[in-house]
Amino acid sequence: MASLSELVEEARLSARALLDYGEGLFNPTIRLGVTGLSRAGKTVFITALVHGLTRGGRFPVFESLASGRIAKARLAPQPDDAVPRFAYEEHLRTLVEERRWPNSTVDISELRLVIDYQRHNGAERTLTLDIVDYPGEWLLDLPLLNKTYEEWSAESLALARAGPRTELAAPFQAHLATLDPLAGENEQATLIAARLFTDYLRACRDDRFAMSLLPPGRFLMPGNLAGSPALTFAPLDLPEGSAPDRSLWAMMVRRFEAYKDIVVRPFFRDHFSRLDRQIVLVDALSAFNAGPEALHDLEAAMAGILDCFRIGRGTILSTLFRPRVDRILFAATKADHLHHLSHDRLEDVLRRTVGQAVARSELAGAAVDVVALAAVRATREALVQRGRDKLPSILGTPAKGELANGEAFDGETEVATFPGDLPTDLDGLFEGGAFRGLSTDAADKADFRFLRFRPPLLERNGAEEPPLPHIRLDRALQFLIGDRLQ
Ligand SMILES: Nc1nc2c(ncn2[C@@H]2O[C@H](COP(=O)(O)OP(=O)(O)OP(=O)(O)O)[C@@H](O)[C@H]2O)c(=O)[nH]1
Ligand SMILES: [Mg+2]
Repeated sequence: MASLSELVEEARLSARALLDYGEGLFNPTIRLGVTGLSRAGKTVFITALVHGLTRGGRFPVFESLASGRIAKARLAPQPDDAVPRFAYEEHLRTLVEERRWPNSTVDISELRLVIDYQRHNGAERTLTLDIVDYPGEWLLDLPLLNKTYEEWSAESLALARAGPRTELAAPFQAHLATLDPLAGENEQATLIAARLFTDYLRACRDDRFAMSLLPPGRFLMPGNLAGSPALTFAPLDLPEGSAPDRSLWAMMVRRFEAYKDIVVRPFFRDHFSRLDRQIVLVDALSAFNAGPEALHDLEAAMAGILDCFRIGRGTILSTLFRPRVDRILFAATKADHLHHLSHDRLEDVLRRTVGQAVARSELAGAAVDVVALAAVRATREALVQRGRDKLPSILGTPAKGELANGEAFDGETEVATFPGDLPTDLDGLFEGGAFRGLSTDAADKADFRFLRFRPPLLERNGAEEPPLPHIRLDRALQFLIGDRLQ
């Protein structure tokens, strides 16, 4: 049975959908969700996409642009008054002028792009593309909407007691052992528990472990809610039964529910549930760097998130009352860390990682595809002589401070690296011991080592702004919006 609050929520979603639908009749619009966990590459992707469309990038596979049917793509004032505009110009300048990647995103933002194009039959048309960017941490919270405090508590503690997480959670566990859920409310003990739990989540996110499943997301990125009760709770070891009045347990339940009401539901309602199309960016290579556990964790996190999508091709009636995502592209980002011979293999790994979600989306009638891409290609390829062999290698400028073979790079020198081949046998990939990563071995023993490269140095040709190099970004665009530009 749906609870009253769920019904109210449904009604609000429908009212919103009706508004969006009415606007869409006069002004064809796609709301594109660029989804992905923290550091997956969302902000870089949006910047590259907007740059490519407005400036006319080299996009041979994006048919409407390549064939000259797109007359112009321009930025327009974004439609939601309460949402900041995506800082496109700033991100672009950082990438191109400073050769730095943009900072991690701390708040939601939005950008509207208007595309003037000619249909195949010659008619002049306009398509509006609204793109939403947000911190990846927020995404991790969506699965909490379907969970009670007790369920979340049990899951979080089971996770904290498995694999490499055990050690990272030790200080939190020690404090947890001193807490009695049935005892009275205790603000001080709760503050300490929340702080230690946050420390543990932060440690899991470190490059060496690269864990993905780390809710509640706002613990890692509290913004203006830092220190508020809604962000001050932690899992408890709970007995059977229900929480006695005024107990520590009851206090945690209340705060967990407040977190959902204040933080998670508004994000879902105002942004996530309104999307028409999704590109889900996945940084599989960082997980490879860290080891099989990280890959496994990524798989679980993606499955949980994809459960929250509203997927399927709607009839006119059902789209009226329930917006649905009818196209989803899963994209493995940062493919420029691999030689192109491995790109198809990276797609295979991704297909395996999100396999269940793909099957379910297809069943619901959505079009689904998988691609390995680099929104901004930071490397070039070369064959490098090693003894008698010529190895397919990657040339790029590692970021300052990146380490390889005990050497720290200065951020200026270009080097050739051999990143390692992705395995062909995917069956054993997700099992412990399948390959070695940074979470269990020293850097020189790990099977894969993907360095962080600086954005590419672009050759300017007169006053004209140079296009950003990319890998398969045009294929992504063709799938995401190509059908609406016919
Ligand atoms: N080589 C390469 N690195 C990339 C690319 N895209 C992203 N990166 C790297 O990944 C990091 C994260 O990219 P962002 O676009 O900031 O990721 P995000 O998903 O917006 O992350 P949050 O804002 O923290 O949620 C960057 O700082 C780069 O180091 C790419 O196309 N090529
Ligand atoms: Mg970002």
